[in-house]
Amino acid sequence: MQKKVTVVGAGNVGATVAQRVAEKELADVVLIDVVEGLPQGRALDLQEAAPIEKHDARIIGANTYEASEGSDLIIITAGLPRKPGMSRGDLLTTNAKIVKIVVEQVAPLSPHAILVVVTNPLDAMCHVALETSKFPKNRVLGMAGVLDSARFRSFIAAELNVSVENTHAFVLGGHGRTMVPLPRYSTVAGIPITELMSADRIDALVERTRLGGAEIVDLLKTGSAYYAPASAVAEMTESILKDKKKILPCAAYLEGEYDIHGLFVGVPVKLGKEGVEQIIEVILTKEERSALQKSADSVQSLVKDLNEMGL
Ligand code: TXD
Repeated sequence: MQKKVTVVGAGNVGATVAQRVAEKELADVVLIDVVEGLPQGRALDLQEAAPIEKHDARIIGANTYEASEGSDLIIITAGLPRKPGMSRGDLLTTNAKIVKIVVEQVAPLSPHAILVVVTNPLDAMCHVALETSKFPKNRVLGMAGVLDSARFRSFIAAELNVSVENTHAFVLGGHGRTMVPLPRYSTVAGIPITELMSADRIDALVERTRLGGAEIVDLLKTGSAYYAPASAVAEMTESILKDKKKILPCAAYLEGEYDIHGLFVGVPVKLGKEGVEQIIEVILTKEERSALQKSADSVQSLVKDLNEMGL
């Protein structure tokens, strides 16, 4: 492969991203983790599947960063999931430290790379990555909206008994309960879902989308979602590496767009070889605007906590 992708964190999301990227022949993959043997084992296992899956991507695993040198794209999934008894603040501190250490090591070796953050709390971790890497804002972004809108799309398709391929969904805001799915801009074959479903059913699907992550955690009990998150990362990877310029909802650094200043918030962006090539602004109603502002406020409060901790 001509392109190189480094995935930091060889856990559930990281390993599945490596699989998707390799199987789509988007790039060679370097998988990095602190746990000895884990990235090497998962990389070897994935490599041994290559003859059957018919791809020629090379996948290597490592506990250090040398092999990541010259990556085109770096995906950060390293971090801890929230454990029982752990507050949101504990998770914020722990993962911020991890993301900082990771970016300090990985960014200097690939100074032209694009950084895609996956670790939670997503929007706040994007800030850590931007500040630590000192990369321009177009080359640091976060994955959340593609996943949230895929969840919304899958619920819409099931509700109307139509192909998922006919669906399009629009989700703005931070990742988490305050996300703002926009039914007006969510369509089936170009028809807004507001013309296809009752307001009650739309509200139910919107609520299920908001709680989509928790629904999976409640079922799995020992971890969180990773198949759909990995698919979302792979779609972003493809748009960047193939310079497809897809419009996808991503956490991007806003400087005045949507009246939000100096914050990572989920908005539709044009994704190409330069990373975030354009932020698309759509006209929002008063209610949508205030929901987005509420979502941005919750990101802001996490960033404030980080700043107070000196992270
Ligand atoms: O929509 C989204 N953005 C998300 C976010 C969707 C799904 C998962 N989301 C978050 O991604 C989740 O809350 C976690 O913060 C990350 C990774 O989730 P995953 O399910 O993959 O967690 P795992 O399986 O615990 O894997 C994390 C790995 C694990 O192997 C650790 O050993 C490793 O991260 N880790 C590190 N790797 C490298 N360097 C350091 N310092 C490090 N610390 C931990």
